Amino acid sequence: MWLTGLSGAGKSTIASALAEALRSKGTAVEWLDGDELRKRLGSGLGFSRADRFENIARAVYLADMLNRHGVTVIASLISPYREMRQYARQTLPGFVEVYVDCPMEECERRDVKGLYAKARRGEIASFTGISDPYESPEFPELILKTAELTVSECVEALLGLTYVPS
Ligand code: GGZ
Ligand code: DAT
Repeated sequence: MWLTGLSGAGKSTIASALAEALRSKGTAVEWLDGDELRKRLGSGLGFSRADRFENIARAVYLADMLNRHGVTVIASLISPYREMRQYARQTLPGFVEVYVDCPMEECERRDVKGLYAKARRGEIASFTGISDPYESPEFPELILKTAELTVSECVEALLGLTYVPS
């Protein structure tokens, strides 16, 4: 399950709640979060197009390995370019693209980590949505409009897509 969207759109919140819901049903699940992956395995990576591609390639590699051992993977990364999501789709059997869709204005209003304010002040370069592109998905399997839905409603919609062994 590949969650893509702007910073602050709700990817981590939804991924965490979904992982918990799946675990409680007995599913083996791992959550790969962009921010966390960058801290652990993102040595040397910034936010250029090439570095973002490398970041996604590392996440796909890990997801593939986990998948092959029967683990359901929830990945939450901005993954702003269509080409990188296409790469993930082609590489990962059963890939499901979920567009965590939230207007920029609402993400900026939430400003969970104060990054939008910093980007507006010019303290962060190449910030997605402000000074770097976000290419919204054209044919995602699911769109979650997080300014209109609750977290629970988003999780319910995702569970409807997910195969849960009984
Ligand atoms: C976008 C940035 C940037 C820039 C730091 N642009 O909301 P967050 O804080 O917790 O998640 C964002 C995270 C982006 O990492 P990803 O691995 O998801 O990005 S990508 O898929 O594009 O490789 C944000 C924070 O890092 N952050 N600087 N310039 N987000
Ligand atoms: P991201 O991981 O996309 O950067 P986040 O999960 O860290 O975003 O922050 C999203 C914020 O939005 C968080 O404070 C919870 C809030 N929020 C409100 N409605 C939501 C919804 N339906 N789904 C997810 N988050 C929502």
